[in-house]
Amino acid sequence: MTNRLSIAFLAGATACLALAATIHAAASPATIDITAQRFAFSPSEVHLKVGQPAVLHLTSADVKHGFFSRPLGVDETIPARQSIDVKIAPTQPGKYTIICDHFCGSGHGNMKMTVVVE
Ligand SMILES: [Cu+2]
Repeated sequence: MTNRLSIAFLAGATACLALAATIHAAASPATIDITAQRFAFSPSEVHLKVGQPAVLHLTSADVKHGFFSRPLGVDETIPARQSIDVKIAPTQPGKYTIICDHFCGSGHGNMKMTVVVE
């Protein structure tokens, strides 16, 4: 009898832990790693959901880069060989272009990536 009770208790406790883990995952925004390197962002396209906050973890592998999109309200500088976190919570679906707006060399004009909000 005692054994059966403790097994039932353990099963209940495990279920509670699983639920707590799910709630925690839903509360913390997803982090997306993006690397900037002359003259591209990698990945070149990311997908976000409307109204769902995300953290963009931006890393420069070489020199200082920009990370700019007026319609997304993003205007950041990624220092040389450093990382920054940018919180973003897009409100409108669409396809947004992010450009590097710090001159970083001869291919700078084509350094861009796409954020798809759906
Ligand atoms: Cu650039």
